[in-house]
Amino acid sequence: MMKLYQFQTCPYCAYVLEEFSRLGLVIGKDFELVEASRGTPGRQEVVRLGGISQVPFLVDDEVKMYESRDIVEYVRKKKSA
Ligand SMILES: N[C@@H](CCC(=O)N[C@@H](CS)C(=O)NCC(=O)O)C(=O)O
Repeated sequence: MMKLYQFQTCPYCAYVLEEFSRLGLVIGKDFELVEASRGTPGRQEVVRLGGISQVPFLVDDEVKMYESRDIVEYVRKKKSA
């Protein structure tokens, strides 16, 4: 399942979540939310997997992606494929 690393007060994360919802994606069914505010194990995982301490961060098997707009575009394309 896709994992979206995020934290609640991050506006870029909120944008991604809003777009995911618009696309009909359901938490726990289509993707998993991982808490990744600073100092959390989730944030450590972001750095380990992607090399940068930034969210939102998406992991979909081999695909690892930062940048809210890129994430939304990737998932939109994946959904319509
Ligand atoms: N251009 C990026 C900006 C992402 C961004 O600025 N994220 C902030 C949180 S809202 C961040 O990770 N800052 C570093 C930090 O929280 O340590 C995007 O659109 O995803």
